[in-house]
Amino acid sequence: MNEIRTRVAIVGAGPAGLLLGQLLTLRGIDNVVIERRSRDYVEKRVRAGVIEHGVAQLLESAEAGARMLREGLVHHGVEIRSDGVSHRIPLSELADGRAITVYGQQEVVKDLVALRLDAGVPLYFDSDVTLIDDLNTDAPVVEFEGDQGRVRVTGEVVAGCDGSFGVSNRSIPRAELRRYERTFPFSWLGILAQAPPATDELIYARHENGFALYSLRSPTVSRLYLGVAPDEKLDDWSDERIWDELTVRLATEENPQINVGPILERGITAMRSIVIAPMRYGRLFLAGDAAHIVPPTGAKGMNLALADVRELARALIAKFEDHDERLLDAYSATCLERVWRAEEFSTNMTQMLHPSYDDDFENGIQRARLHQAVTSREAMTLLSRNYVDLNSL
Ligand code: RFL
Ligand code: PHB
Repeated sequence: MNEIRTRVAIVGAGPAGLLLGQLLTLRGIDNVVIERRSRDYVEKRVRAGVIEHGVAQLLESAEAGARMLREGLVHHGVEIRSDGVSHRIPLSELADGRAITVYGQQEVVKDLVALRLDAGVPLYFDSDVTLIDDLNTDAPVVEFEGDQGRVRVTGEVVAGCDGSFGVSNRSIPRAELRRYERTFPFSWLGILAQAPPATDELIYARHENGFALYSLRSPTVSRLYLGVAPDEKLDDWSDERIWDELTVRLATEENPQINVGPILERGITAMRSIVIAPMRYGRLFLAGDAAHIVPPTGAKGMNLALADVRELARALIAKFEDHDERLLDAYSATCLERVWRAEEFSTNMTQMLHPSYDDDFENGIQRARLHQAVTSREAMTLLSRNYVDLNSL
């Protein structure tokens, strides 16, 4: 078996693993990133699109923000539509001038991969981590199967950044963690379409047929979502049915149409919440989706993942530069406070915007909550601060 030694073995080249690698590399701390999928696959995987104010600053300070600053779309407001009536929430006005940047997750990934490969720092694609062990020693190990056969990486710390279906969280003995979980009775059907967005700002819509979201990626590419039943099959949704339903749910009297175009990508995602606590076991530290999942309605998943590794990098720098492990010892508790805040916000947004198909009492409460969210300055201010910068609060 091939052997590699490093300080930090990072499992997963999603936004969390790649940014952690970059933050450590900038401080000269030796690390390797190991990714199961190919470079092409991770660079094309279409997911999140909204970057919080403080997280955009984090990417800049990690020297990974140049293209985001050039190509990202800065939004100062968001629209909420309820049964055909439109309300604008002036995010920046209510959140001290801060704004969100709309920039695809796969672009963040592409930027971080390019930085790493240009600098010649180790990044193994097509390399499936199958074992994480010796976590209660000073020399934890990670084993993977790749082009070069079986490889054993011995580090001082392992960062589990391999998402919710990865191997890291499963390497922790069940008795040592608690898993909090909630499944929502909806899924999201998402599409990426070659169609100029018929909106300047994101639109979250609650319609009696269900939820809809109008987002975008560029002046020529739209990203849209429909709330659907959890057992819905993609095959039952023709292009025509998708566009018809989006049009119905998003229409207002002044804007009865959206722009349609060829669908470039489509998928269905179940909506669920998961929190794993603590986010540490011995020398293994979990970050991002490996430790928690939020329903996408609050646009928090990638932001949480990047904010976790900001914390983890800070703690590892204190360990390796100053031999001070206090931040590492506090890592899980520090992150979990923020994670639960994001769970609360995402749950609230989800419940407010997805009508129940069978409980009209719930629907009455949702309408009241939504009315308050778009008419009360206090409620709009809270929503704006959480939407724009929850991870810095
Ligand atoms: P990722 O991105 O899942 O990366 C984990 C990586 O680990 C690899 N891996 C392994 N590698 C080696 N060996 C193994 N055994 C491995 N097992 C797994 C995987 O291949 C993968 O490359 O996790 P990370 O870095 O924690 O990032 C989290 C984000 O990806 C996620 O939270 C967001 O995409 C969630 N999300 C959104 N977040 C936002 O902040 N704003 C949004 O607007 C937003 N919209 C969304 C979303 C997620 C969605 N889906 C599809 C789940 C919209 C959707 C539809
Ligand atoms: C996206 O653009 O993909 C997006 C935007 C807002 C969300 C979720 C996804 O809440």
